[in-house]
Amino acid sequence: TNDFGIEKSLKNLGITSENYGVSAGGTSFGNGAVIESFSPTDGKLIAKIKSGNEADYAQIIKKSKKAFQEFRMMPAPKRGELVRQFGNKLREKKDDLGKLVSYEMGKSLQEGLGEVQEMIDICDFAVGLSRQLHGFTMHSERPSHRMYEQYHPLGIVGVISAFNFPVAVWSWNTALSWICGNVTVWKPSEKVGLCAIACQNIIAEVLKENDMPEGISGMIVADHTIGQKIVDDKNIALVSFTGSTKVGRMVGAKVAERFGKSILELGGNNAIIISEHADLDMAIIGAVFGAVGTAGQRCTSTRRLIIHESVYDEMKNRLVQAYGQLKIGNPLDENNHVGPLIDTDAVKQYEASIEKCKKEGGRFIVEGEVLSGNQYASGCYVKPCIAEVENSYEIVQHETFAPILYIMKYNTLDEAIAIQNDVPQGLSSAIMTQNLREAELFLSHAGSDCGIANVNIGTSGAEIGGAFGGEKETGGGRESGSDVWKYYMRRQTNTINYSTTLPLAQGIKFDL
Ligand code: UN1
Repeated sequence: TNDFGIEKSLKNLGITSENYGVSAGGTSFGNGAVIESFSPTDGKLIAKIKSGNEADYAQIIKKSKKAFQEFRMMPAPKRGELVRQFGNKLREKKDDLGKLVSYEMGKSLQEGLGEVQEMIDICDFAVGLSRQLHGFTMHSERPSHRMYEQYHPLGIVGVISAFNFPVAVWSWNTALSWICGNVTVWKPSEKVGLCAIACQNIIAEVLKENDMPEGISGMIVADHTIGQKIVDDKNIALVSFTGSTKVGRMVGAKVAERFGKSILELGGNNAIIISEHADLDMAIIGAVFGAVGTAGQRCTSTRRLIIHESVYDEMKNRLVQAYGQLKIGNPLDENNHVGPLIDTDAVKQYEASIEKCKKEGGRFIVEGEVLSGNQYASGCYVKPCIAEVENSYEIVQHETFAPILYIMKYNTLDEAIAIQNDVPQGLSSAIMTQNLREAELFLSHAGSDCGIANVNIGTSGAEIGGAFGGEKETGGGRESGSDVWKYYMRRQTNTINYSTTLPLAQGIKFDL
């Protein structure tokens, strides 16, 4: 049978039938329970992982603390050189890693490769940044004084990532952390532990080739108890958490309680406003890719379309037609648009959400369905569906990680913006319009309340160069580009007196 070359890719990535899930960059180990990773694409067991337990975690922290002492003193551009080499290795392994992402997580091969490309791009970005970690200088109010600020590394950065971006989200956090002089400890989703092991193998090779100590890049594949440890651990200066709003709420509170820093990337409920002035050919591509890409399992997935009443019927017809053409099947087969959901629990949530939507009055114009038959044997394949709804339905206010698209009508743009903002989440948003006034209003202070607001592109597929993240229940964190690196460092203001007296600020006299 055609395995799409997956056996070979696993081998090239150093994945065997039994793997250890814990590593500080040297020899791998793991004394916790065995985790079995099944592919949602064909339901087959890919490989086993000996996960990490609390003692393993303590080992990793010990090594990380030690490594930090050394790593923080390495010049940032030299750390950038490590990241440059890492990016190059990723270029070599792009096909293999992209394939593994597709096979273990279930997203299309194109999207798997795209995810690895995000890793490569953030490495390039971080290399440049490693020579640009600059602060301001400012004028002192006192004579012969100098004031400036500098940024210092934080220490250990904990990265807790979700299944939907098994490799990219880690790399956004680590590439920046490393050039900033931090060491990292990664707890990936145990649903995609093999992707994590493959990434760790690649960075471990780079660190070894450069004679770097263990502890710069730690990984522990484990269940949520280890995530909990990271959250509670005073040794972890910054926790970067990607996941549900429900868990993120606890993470944020717990980390704040110990005065740690956190970056939270939680749920989205992203909408595209399709105006009467939209180019509907573009709108259709943006909407359909946004809704069905990654089978609706991106935090940036398009969940809602807010359509002007004058183009509503036309859009509806075109959506039904486009959904009719979607090919659902093995994501490694490049003819398919849509792969499976991550597991059968996700399928149950998809079904429950459809039920709930119907109960609340939703009218499905494209019906959902759990697919069965030979090529869908994993039980994880579902049909993307579309329902006409009211924005106020409880289910519409909620993020379901599945390809269920809600559509609704509007009359004035103010009304559309109000609908777009009237959800608890605030990650990504978009407007399709060729009208300058509409576009500018949407981007203005009175417009979208999201962390990301786009014009004439969809809600998903953000570039790494921008700050990525959202407001409200999305958590307020930012990752990736722009000046996000500042989250990964501590800021220090320095005042230096090079005069022969000690004048006090604010003109205070204090003579002895
Ligand atoms: C996520 O879904 O957790 O903007 C991240 C996008 C991707 C990242 C999504 N670049 O869709």
